[in-house]
Amino acid sequence: MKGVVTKSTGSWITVRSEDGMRTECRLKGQFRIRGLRSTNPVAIGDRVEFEKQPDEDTGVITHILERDNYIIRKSINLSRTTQILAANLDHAFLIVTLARPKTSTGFIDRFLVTATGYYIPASIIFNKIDLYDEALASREVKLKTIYEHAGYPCYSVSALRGDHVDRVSNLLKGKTSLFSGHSGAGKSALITAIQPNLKLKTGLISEIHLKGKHTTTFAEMFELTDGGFIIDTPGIREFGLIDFEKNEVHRCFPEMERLLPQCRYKNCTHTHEPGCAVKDALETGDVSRMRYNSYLSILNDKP
Ligand SMILES: Nc1nc2c(ncn2[C@@H]2O[C@H](COP(=O)(O)OP(=O)(O)OP(=O)(O)O)[C@@H](O)[C@H]2O)c(=O)[nH]1
Ligand SMILES: [Mg+2]
Ligand SMILES: [Zn+2]
Repeated sequence: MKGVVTKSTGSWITVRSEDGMRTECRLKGQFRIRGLRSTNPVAIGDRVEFEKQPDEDTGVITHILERDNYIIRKSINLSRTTQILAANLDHAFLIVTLARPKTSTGFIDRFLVTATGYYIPASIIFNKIDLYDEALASREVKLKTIYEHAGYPCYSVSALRGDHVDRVSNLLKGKTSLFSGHSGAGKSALITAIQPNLKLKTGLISEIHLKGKHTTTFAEMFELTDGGFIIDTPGIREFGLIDFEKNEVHRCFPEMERLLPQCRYKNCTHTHEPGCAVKDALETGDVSRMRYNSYLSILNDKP
Protein backbone atom coordinates (compact mmCIF):
# COMPACT_ATOMS: atom_id res chain seq x y z
CA MET A 1 0.00 0.00 0.00
CA LYS A 2 1.06 3.58 -0.55
CA GLY A 3 0.70 6.52 1.76
CA VAL A 4 2.11 9.72 3.21
CA VAL A 5 3.75 10.06 6.62
CA THR A 6 1.69 12.43 8.76
CA LYS A 7 3.34 11.97 12.16
CA SER A 8 6.35 10.26 13.65
CA THR A 9 6.97 9.80 17.33
CA GLY A 10 10.12 7.78 16.92
CA SER A 11 8.78 4.31 17.44
CA TRP A 12 5.49 4.70 15.57
CA ILE A 13 4.97 6.40 12.27
CA THR A 14 1.47 7.37 11.16
CA VAL A 15 0.83 6.81 7.47
CA ARG A 16 -2.22 8.19 5.67
CA SER A 17 -3.21 6.11 2.67
CA GLU A 18 -4.98 7.58 -0.33
CA ASP A 19 -8.40 6.55 1.01
CA GLY A 20 -7.76 8.77 4.04
CA MET A 21 -7.20 5.84 6.42
CA ARG A 22 -4.41 6.11 8.95
CA THR A 23 -2.15 3.21 9.90
CA GLU A 24 0.41 3.15 12.69
CA CYS A 25 3.58 1.72 11.19
CA ARG A 26 7.02 0.60 12.22
CA LEU A 27 10.09 1.07 10.14
CA LYS A 28 11.84 -1.94 8.64
CA GLY A 29 15.20 -2.25 10.41
CA GLN A 30 17.55 -1.46 7.54
CA PHE A 31 16.35 2.16 7.10
CA ARG A 32 17.43 3.03 10.59
CA ILE A 33 21.02 2.34 9.67
CA ARG A 34 20.97 4.18 6.38
CA GLY A 35 19.51 7.29 7.96
CA LEU A 36 21.76 7.20 11.00
CA ARG A 37 23.07 10.74 10.69
CA SER A 38 19.60 12.16 10.61
CA THR A 39 17.56 12.08 13.81
CA ASN A 40 14.59 11.12 11.67
CA PRO A 41 15.11 8.71 8.78
CA VAL A 42 11.46 9.15 7.83
CA ALA A 43 10.14 12.68 7.60
CA ILE A 44 6.63 14.10 7.72
CA GLY A 45 5.44 14.30 4.14
CA ASP A 46 7.46 11.32 2.97
CA ARG A 47 5.68 9.12 0.47
CA VAL A 48 6.10 5.51 1.54
CA GLU A 49 5.08 1.99 0.71
CA PHE A 50 3.91 -0.14 3.58
CA GLU A 51 2.52 -3.58 4.27
CA LYS A 52 -0.31 -4.28 6.66
CA GLN A 53 0.60 -6.66 9.46
CA PRO A 54 -1.52 -9.77 10.02
CA ASP A 55 -3.34 -7.96 12.85
CA GLU A 56 -4.54 -5.47 10.15
CA ASP A 57 -4.17 -2.58 12.61
CA THR A 58 -0.51 -1.82 12.20
CA GLY A 59 1.92 -1.82 9.31
CA VAL A 60 5.56 -1.95 8.32
CA ILE A 61 7.12 0.65 6.04
CA THR A 62 9.05 -1.17 3.34
CA HIS A 63 10.09 1.64 1.02
CA ILE A 64 10.55 5.41 1.13
CA LEU A 65 9.99 7.03 -2.26
CA GLU A 66 12.42 9.64 -3.50
CA ARG A 67 11.72 13.10 -2.08
CA ASP A 68 10.87 16.01 -4.37
CA ASN A 69 12.36 18.33 -1.76
CA TYR A 70 12.78 18.74 1.96
CA ILE A 71 13.71 21.27 4.60
CA ILE A 72 16.68 20.18 6.66
CA ARG A 73 18.55 21.83 9.50
CA LYS A 74 21.19 21.09 12.02
CA SER A 75 21.10 22.34 15.54
CA ILE A 76 24.15 24.54 16.14
CA ASN A 77 24.93 22.73 19.37
CA LEU A 78 24.58 19.23 18.02
CA SER A 79 26.39 19.89 14.80
CA ARG A 80 26.49 16.24 13.74
CA THR A 81 22.81 15.54 13.85
CA THR A 82 20.54 16.82 11.18
CA GLN A 83 16.80 16.96 11.21
CA ILE A 84 14.46 16.95 8.26
CA LEU A 85 11.57 19.22 9.20
CA ALA A 86 9.36 17.93 6.39
CA ALA A 87 9.49 16.59 2.84
CA ASN A 88 7.56 17.04 -0.42
CA LEU A 89 6.38 20.56 0.27
CA ASP A 90 4.61 23.00 -2.02
CA HIS A 91 5.18 25.98 0.26
CA ALA A 92 7.12 26.81 3.43
CA PHE A 93 5.90 29.53 5.79
CA LEU A 94 8.04 31.03 8.50
CA ILE A 95 5.96 32.37 11.37
CA VAL A 96 7.78 35.44 12.66
CA THR A 97 7.09 37.54 15.75
CA LEU A 98 8.81 40.84 16.46
CA ALA A 99 8.07 40.51 20.18
CA ARG A 100 7.16 37.73 22.62
CA PRO A 101 9.23 35.93 21.29
CA LYS A 102 11.59 37.96 19.11
CA THR A 103 12.64 36.44 15.79
CA SER A 104 16.05 37.56 14.54
CA THR A 105 16.72 38.36 10.90
CA GLY A 106 19.66 35.91 10.96
CA PHE A 107 17.20 33.14 11.76
CA ILE A 108 14.79 34.31 9.06
CA ASP A 109 17.56 34.40 6.46
CA ARG A 110 18.85 30.92 7.26
CA PHE A 111 15.38 29.49 6.93
CA LEU A 112 14.85 31.27 3.61
CA VAL A 113 18.23 30.10 2.30
CA THR A 114 17.32 26.49 2.98
CA ALA A 115 13.88 26.73 1.40
CA THR A 116 15.27 28.56 -1.62
CA GLY A 117 18.15 26.11 -1.92
CA TYR A 118 15.66 23.29 -2.30
CA TYR A 119 13.38 25.29 -4.62
CA ILE A 120 10.54 25.47 -2.11
CA PRO A 121 8.53 28.71 -2.37
CA ALA A 122 8.87 30.48 0.97
CA SER A 123 6.82 33.21 2.62
CA ILE A 124 6.92 35.06 5.90
CA ILE A 125 3.93 35.45 8.18
CA PHE A 126 4.27 38.17 10.80
CA ASN A 127 2.01 37.08 13.65
CA LYS A 128 0.78 38.90 16.78
CA ILE A 129 0.18 42.24 15.08
CA ASP A 130 -2.27 42.95 17.92
CA LEU A 131 0.77 43.51 20.16
CA TYR A 132 2.31 46.21 17.97
CA ASP A 133 3.15 49.65 19.20
CA GLU A 134 4.43 52.28 16.82
CA ALA A 135 8.02 51.06 16.97
CA LEU A 136 7.12 47.45 16.18
CA ALA A 137 4.76 48.51 13.42
CA SER A 138 7.47 50.52 11.74
CA ARG A 139 10.00 47.71 12.18
CA GLU A 140 7.57 45.39 10.43
CA VAL A 141 7.18 47.82 7.53
CA LYS A 142 10.98 47.93 7.13
CA LEU A 143 11.38 44.16 7.22
CA LYS A 144 8.50 43.61 4.83
CA THR A 145 10.02 46.02 2.34
CA ILE A 146 13.33 44.17 2.47
CA TYR A 147 11.90 40.67 2.19
CA GLU A 148 9.32 41.46 -0.45
CA HIS A 149 11.99 43.16 -2.52
CA ALA A 150 14.14 40.04 -2.11
CA GLY A 151 11.25 37.99 -3.50
CA TYR A 152 9.53 36.56 -0.42
CA PRO A 153 5.82 37.39 0.01
CA CYS A 154 4.99 38.70 3.49
CA TYR A 155 1.72 38.58 5.40
CA SER A 156 0.63 40.11 8.70
CA VAL A 157 -1.87 38.35 10.94
CA SER A 158 -3.14 38.07 14.44
CA ALA A 159 -4.03 34.50 15.21
CA LEU A 160 -5.53 35.77 18.45
CA ARG A 161 -7.85 38.38 16.95
CA GLY A 162 -8.29 36.63 13.63
CA ASP A 163 -6.93 39.55 11.56
CA HIS A 164 -6.16 38.51 7.94
CA VAL A 165 -6.28 34.81 8.78
CA ASP A 166 -8.46 34.19 5.71
CA ARG A 167 -5.71 35.57 3.50
CA VAL A 168 -3.38 32.85 4.78
CA SER A 169 -5.96 30.09 4.51
CA ASN A 170 -6.47 30.99 0.84
CA LEU A 171 -2.78 30.33 0.24
CA LEU A 172 -3.01 26.83 1.69
CA LYS A 173 -5.80 25.49 -0.53
CA GLY A 174 -4.84 22.34 -2.41
CA LYS A 175 -1.22 22.50 -1.29
CA THR A 176 1.06 20.89 1.27
CA SER A 177 2.43 23.67 3.44
CA LEU A 178 4.85 23.82 6.33
CA PHE A 179 4.66 26.18 9.32
CA SER A 180 7.97 26.71 11.05
CA GLY A 181 9.39 29.24 13.49
CA HIS A 182 10.46 29.76 17.08
CA SER A 183 8.54 28.25 19.94
CA GLY A 184 5.74 30.59 20.93
CA ALA A 185 5.50 32.34 17.55
CA GLY A 186 1.94 31.05 17.27
CA LYS A 187 2.15 28.27 14.68
CA SER A 188 -0.40 26.06 16.40
CA ALA A 189 -2.59 29.04 17.29
CA LEU A 190 -2.64 30.18 13.66
CA ILE A 191 -3.46 26.70 12.37
CA THR A 192 -6.33 26.53 14.87
CA ALA A 193 -7.51 29.99 13.75
CA ILE A 194 -7.49 28.72 10.16
CA GLN A 195 -9.32 25.54 11.05
CA PRO A 196 -10.92 25.73 14.50
CA ASN A 197 -11.92 22.05 14.70
CA LEU A 198 -8.23 21.09 14.95
CA LYS A 199 -7.98 22.68 18.41
CA LEU A 200 -4.21 22.32 18.59
CA LYS A 201 -2.55 22.74 21.95
CA THR A 202 -0.96 26.16 22.46
CA GLY A 203 1.31 27.30 25.28
CA LEU A 204 1.75 30.51 27.20
CA ILE A 205 4.84 32.65 26.68
CA SER A 206 7.23 32.62 29.62
CA GLU A 207 6.94 36.01 31.33
CA ILE A 208 10.61 35.93 32.31
CA HIS A 209 12.29 34.96 29.03
CA LEU A 210 9.47 36.09 26.70
CA LYS A 211 9.86 32.80 24.85
CA GLY A 212 7.61 29.86 24.09
CA LYS A 213 7.61 26.67 26.13
CA HIS A 214 7.94 24.09 23.35
CA THR A 215 4.32 23.09 23.47
CA THR A 216 4.20 21.19 20.18
CA THR A 217 6.55 18.22 20.56
CA PHE A 218 6.03 16.33 17.30
CA ALA A 219 5.52 17.58 13.79
CA GLU A 220 2.16 16.60 12.37
CA MET A 221 0.38 16.96 9.07
CA PHE A 222 -3.31 17.88 9.14
CA GLU A 223 -5.87 17.75 6.38
CA LEU A 224 -7.66 21.02 5.66
CA THR A 225 -11.38 20.92 4.99
CA ASP A 226 -10.96 23.29 2.03
CA GLY A 227 -8.36 20.94 0.52
CA GLY A 228 -4.65 20.76 1.18
CA PHE A 229 -2.45 19.78 4.08
CA ILE A 230 -0.73 21.83 6.74
CA ILE A 231 2.25 20.69 8.80
CA ASP A 232 2.60 22.05 12.34
CA THR A 233 6.12 21.67 13.75
CA PRO A 234 7.82 22.05 17.12
CA GLY A 235 9.48 25.44 17.59
CA ILE A 236 13.16 25.64 16.77
CA ARG A 237 15.77 27.81 18.43
CA GLU A 238 18.37 27.95 15.70
CA PHE A 239 18.52 27.08 12.07
CA GLY A 240 21.86 25.47 11.22
CA LEU A 241 22.50 25.14 7.50
CA ILE A 242 23.82 22.02 5.88
CA ASP A 243 24.64 20.78 2.39
CA PHE A 244 25.58 24.19 1.00
CA GLU A 245 28.61 24.84 -1.16
CA LYS A 246 30.23 28.23 -0.83
CA ASN A 247 29.52 29.11 -4.43
CA GLU A 248 25.86 28.17 -4.08
CA VAL A 249 24.90 30.47 -1.23
CA HIS A 250 24.36 33.56 -3.38
CA ARG A 251 21.86 31.59 -5.44
CA CYS A 252 19.74 31.47 -2.28
CA PHE A 253 19.59 35.26 -1.99
CA PRO A 254 17.32 36.06 -4.94
CA GLU A 255 17.99 39.81 -4.88
CA MET A 256 21.74 39.11 -5.27
CA GLU A 257 21.27 36.32 -7.78
CA ARG A 258 19.38 38.75 -10.02
CA LEU A 259 22.41 41.02 -10.14
CA LEU A 260 25.01 38.39 -10.98
CA PRO A 261 24.84 38.95 -14.77
CA GLN A 262 25.94 42.55 -14.09
CA CYS A 263 29.00 41.52 -12.04
CA ARG A 264 32.29 41.62 -13.93
CA TYR A 265 33.04 37.97 -13.12
CA LYS A 266 30.39 35.38 -13.80
CA ASN A 267 31.49 33.40 -10.73
CA CYS A 268 31.50 36.53 -8.54
CA THR A 269 31.01 35.73 -4.84
CA HIS A 270 30.20 39.43 -4.15
CA THR A 271 32.90 39.61 -1.50
CA HIS A 272 36.29 40.83 -2.77
CA GLU A 273 35.83 41.02 -6.56
CA PRO A 274 36.10 44.32 -8.43
CA GLY A 275 33.15 45.36 -10.57
CA CYS A 276 30.61 43.66 -8.31
CA ALA A 277 27.02 44.74 -8.95
CA VAL A 278 25.89 43.51 -5.54
CA LYS A 279 28.38 45.76 -3.76
CA ASP A 280 27.27 48.66 -5.93
CA ALA A 281 23.68 47.86 -4.99
CA LEU A 282 24.60 48.09 -1.31
CA GLU A 283 25.50 51.70 -1.92
CA THR A 284 22.22 52.50 -3.64
CA GLY A 285 20.21 50.48 -1.12
CA ASP A 286 18.93 48.06 -3.77
CA VAL A 287 20.43 45.21 -1.71
CA SER A 288 19.90 45.59 2.02
CA ARG A 289 22.96 45.64 4.24
CA MET A 290 21.22 43.43 6.73
CA ARG A 291 20.68 40.73 4.11
CA TYR A 292 24.22 41.14 2.80
CA ASN A 293 25.58 40.68 6.34
CA SER A 294 23.53 37.51 6.69
CA TYR A 295 24.99 36.34 3.41
CA LEU A 296 28.54 36.94 4.65
CA SER A 297 27.82 35.25 7.96
CA ILE A 298 26.46 32.19 6.15
CA LEU A 299 29.50 32.11 3.83
CA ASN A 300 31.84 32.30 6.79
CA ASP A 301 30.16 29.38 8.54
CA LYS A 302 31.61 27.20 5.85
CA PRO A 303 34.79 25.28 6.51
N1 LIG B 1 -1.17 38.41 21.46
C1 LIG B 1 -1.14 37.35 20.64
N2 LIG B 1 -0.82 36.15 21.14
C2 LIG B 1 -0.81 35.11 20.31
C3 LIG B 1 -1.10 35.23 18.93
N3 LIG B 1 -0.98 34.01 18.35
C4 LIG B 1 -0.60 33.17 19.33
N4 LIG B 1 -0.51 33.82 20.50
C5 LIG B 1 -0.16 33.24 21.81
O1 LIG B 1 1.20 32.85 21.80
C6 LIG B 1 1.36 31.71 22.62
C7 LIG B 1 2.10 30.63 21.83
O2 LIG B 1 1.28 30.16 20.79
P1 LIG B 1 1.46 28.70 20.15
O3 LIG B 1 0.50 28.58 19.05
O4 LIG B 1 1.48 27.67 21.21
O5 LIG B 1 2.96 28.85 19.56
P2 LIG B 1 3.76 27.76 18.72
O6 LIG B 1 4.49 28.50 17.67
O7 LIG B 1 2.86 26.67 18.26
O8 LIG B 1 4.81 27.23 19.80
P3 LIG B 1 5.52 25.77 19.94
O9 LIG B 1 4.47 24.73 19.77
O10 LIG B 1 6.09 25.79 21.32
O11 LIG B 1 6.57 25.73 18.90
C8 LIG B 1 -0.02 31.30 23.07
O12 LIG B 1 -0.23 31.79 24.37
C9 LIG B 1 -0.93 31.98 22.08
O13 LIG B 1 -2.19 32.26 22.63
C10 LIG B 1 -1.45 36.52 18.45
O14 LIG B 1 -1.75 36.74 17.27
N5 LIG B 1 -1.45 37.53 19.35
MG1 LIG C 1 2.85 24.66 18.60
ZN1 LIG D 1 29.25 40.33 -7.50
